[in-house]
Amino acid sequence: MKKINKKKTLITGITGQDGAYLAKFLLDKGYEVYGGYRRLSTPNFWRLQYLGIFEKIKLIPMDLIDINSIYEAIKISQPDEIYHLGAQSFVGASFDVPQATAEITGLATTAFLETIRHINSKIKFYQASTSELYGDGAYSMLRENSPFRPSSPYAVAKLYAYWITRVYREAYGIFAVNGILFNHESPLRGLEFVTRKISNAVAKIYLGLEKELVLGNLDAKRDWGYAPEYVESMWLMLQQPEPDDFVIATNETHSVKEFVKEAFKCVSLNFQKYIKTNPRFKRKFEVNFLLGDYSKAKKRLNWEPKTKFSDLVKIMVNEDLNRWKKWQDGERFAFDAPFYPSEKNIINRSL
Ligand code: NAP
Ligand code: F7E
Repeated sequence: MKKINKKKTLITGITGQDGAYLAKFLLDKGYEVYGGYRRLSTPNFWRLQYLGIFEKIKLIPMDLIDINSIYEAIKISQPDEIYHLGAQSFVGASFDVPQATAEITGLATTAFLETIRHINSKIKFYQASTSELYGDGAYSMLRENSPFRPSSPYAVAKLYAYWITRVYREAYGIFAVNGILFNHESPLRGLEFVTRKISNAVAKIYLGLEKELVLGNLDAKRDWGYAPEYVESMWLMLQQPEPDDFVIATNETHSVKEFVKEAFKCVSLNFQKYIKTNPRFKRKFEVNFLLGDYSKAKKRLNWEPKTKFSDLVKIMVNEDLNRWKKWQDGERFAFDAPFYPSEKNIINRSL
């Protein structure tokens, strides 16, 4: 009988939110999954454990500022598809470490494209582009051809990565695409991002473990979707006959305040009793409004978001509530929040 070769993929940023969901998605599709990860003083595989896939992935040490490790990871994995999700992805932190952000989030993309060009130009490449490219000032629906006006060192680094991806597509015919994803959230979201900061705090307040929730700009609006649905769009982009760039969004926008209200509603508490603001959580240069139009993705990829805003909030609050309850009952499992007690002692250099 003829042996059917499994498709192989290399995912960078496999320990992050999207990397973990995408790894699960591709394993379920029958892919052999390799993941690039960096050594940290405290290992960070909780998301892969949480999804029950840690044992099924082959991990390759790789740092995005080390071009040799990128080359090596591609040589070892011999992938059909690379999903480049690794990045210094926190906008706030990019004001604190702008140069590192440029190298990790921007320049590393070139290392992948150059290696693909030299080793095997048939490898398909996904670049994790972002709605932050549009920046502040656009109060309308944003599409693939809307102008970019990056408003943070993170967005500037991503702008470089976006264009170098397009240049390699045009110049060398590499199948390289940009997924311009608007914010997408889940119970695997990092704790410093506003949605998870809120869901985690609401769960703790409800259980008497915390007294208040301190945020920055409550009026900022985002187009928030559900991360497990968004990783499917990444795969769909690489299955098209021709490489192209796509906006992935929900066509809805909501303020941080609406997210807060909805989250407290999940536990029947009045948000006004617990919410505080502090300028230390406000950005120097804010992106006040983001709203995406996913019609091209709907038409060409047959992709559509399914989870509505209020359901997304419920999923996140309920999951954090379940985790804290289990934790209080003495159950031990892979979970980040107990090891990130508070942001109080972090000096925010960007203010
Ligand atoms: P995330 O949870 O912050 O994950 C980022 C990943 O990058 C982690 O695995 C992290 O590893 C890895 N990484 C960071 N610096 C690295 C380095 N120097 N070398 C190797 N790996 C490194 O981000 P996410 O939310 O999953 O987002 C995935 C990608 O999509 C990112 O590129 C992000 O910028 C982009 N994006 C995200 C959104 C969104 O709303 N989530 C929207 C648009 C675009 P550690 O675990 O070791 O830190
Ligand atoms: O901020 C406001 C904050 O940090 C959302 C990344 O995945 O999505 C993400 O970037 C909004 C901003 O995400 C707090 O000022 C208020 O207006 O959750 P965030 P982000 O900056 O939108 C894009 C698409 C990416 O590509 C990025 O990688 O919420 N906000 N108060 C706050 N934000 C935080 N973090 N903490 C607060 O206390």
